[in-house]
Amino acid sequence: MKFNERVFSGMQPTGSLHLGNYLGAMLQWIELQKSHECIYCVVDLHAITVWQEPEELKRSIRQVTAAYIAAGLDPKRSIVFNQSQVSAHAELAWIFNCVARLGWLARMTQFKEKAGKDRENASVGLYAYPNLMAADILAYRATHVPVGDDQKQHLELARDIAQKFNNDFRAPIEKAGYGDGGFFPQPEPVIIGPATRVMSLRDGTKKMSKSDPSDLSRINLTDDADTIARKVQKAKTDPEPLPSEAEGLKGRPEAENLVGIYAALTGATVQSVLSTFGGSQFSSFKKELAEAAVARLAPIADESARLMQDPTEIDRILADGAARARAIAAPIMDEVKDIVGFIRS
Ligand code: AQP
Repeated sequence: MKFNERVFSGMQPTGSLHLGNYLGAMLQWIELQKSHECIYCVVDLHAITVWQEPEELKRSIRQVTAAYIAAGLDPKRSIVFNQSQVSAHAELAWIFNCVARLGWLARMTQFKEKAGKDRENASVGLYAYPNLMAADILAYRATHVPVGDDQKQHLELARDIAQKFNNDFRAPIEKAGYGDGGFFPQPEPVIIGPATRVMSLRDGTKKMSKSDPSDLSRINLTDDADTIARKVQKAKTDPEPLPSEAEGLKGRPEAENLVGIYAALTGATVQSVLSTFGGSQFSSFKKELAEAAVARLAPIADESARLMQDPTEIDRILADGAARARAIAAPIMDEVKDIVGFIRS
């Protein structure tokens, strides 16, 4: 069977979104909604794999939704909702918990990074996170998943789960009329865009992340112009001037990151940025970088703040998106239950 192209992706409401989320994933999301049926989720079930203050979580769900819309997602065209409103995610995740193998999850580098040394104390949910992510995508039989580079390994696992489900249940799947392609598609990662891995402003070897304790490590999509300029000013650099060739960025992670961000924000290539700024000190480059970041991000922060003044409207958008998402997932889940051998009324 040929699968219709459908896009699914999500972000965690674990704080404000940042420049990495924006350049690494969201710009692709905005582009794809012009040509595809897109489902964009605020993945609150994923968020609680680490502790979230309940009131803060509610605020973050609305804040992330506001940022999606302020950045350019159109909730009429795309489906925008929070994950916990559609039970198919959790239901299918449980089935996938029984399809995926422990050994597969044990290889996931994100779990190792997030659990750190205190593995015994990490939640079971954090370990099983990639199974829920596979369920998010496959509950809609989505074919394309625009994400940043850090999600590549999880996407590979989602593909393995889809394939194992198709193999394990081959007979009932064929009986249900699904031939060669199997029941679930192999979802394709879409890891393209101006910057698929944006690094921390404080350490060019670590990815920019919501959970980094230092707010100076990231530019949030809620930061105002002064805050953005201050963070760029304080960004870690090395003492050398900028090189004129891309080759000269090797072994200089902070310089490479800042040049990459500037190129992504202005639509230029890294080489053309270096042709302009090669030989300059960071101080003059940072001024230009701050201007480019403010020009691009300050309007998003303003619009987010405006949307956040009407939480009822945000909740209405989420409810509408959830109803549309349920309508797609429900018949798929009915078929999954038949295939697995459950009785349903
Ligand atoms: N630094 C980054 N560069 C490029 N893309 C990134 N993404 C995240 N950080 C970067 C992409 O943004 C999407 C949503 O990510 P997420 O919120 O689901 O979780 P995450 O990847 O774990 O992001 P954070 O900021 O690091 O969150 P915390 O700290 O809460 O874990 C994904 O497509 C991701 O690839």
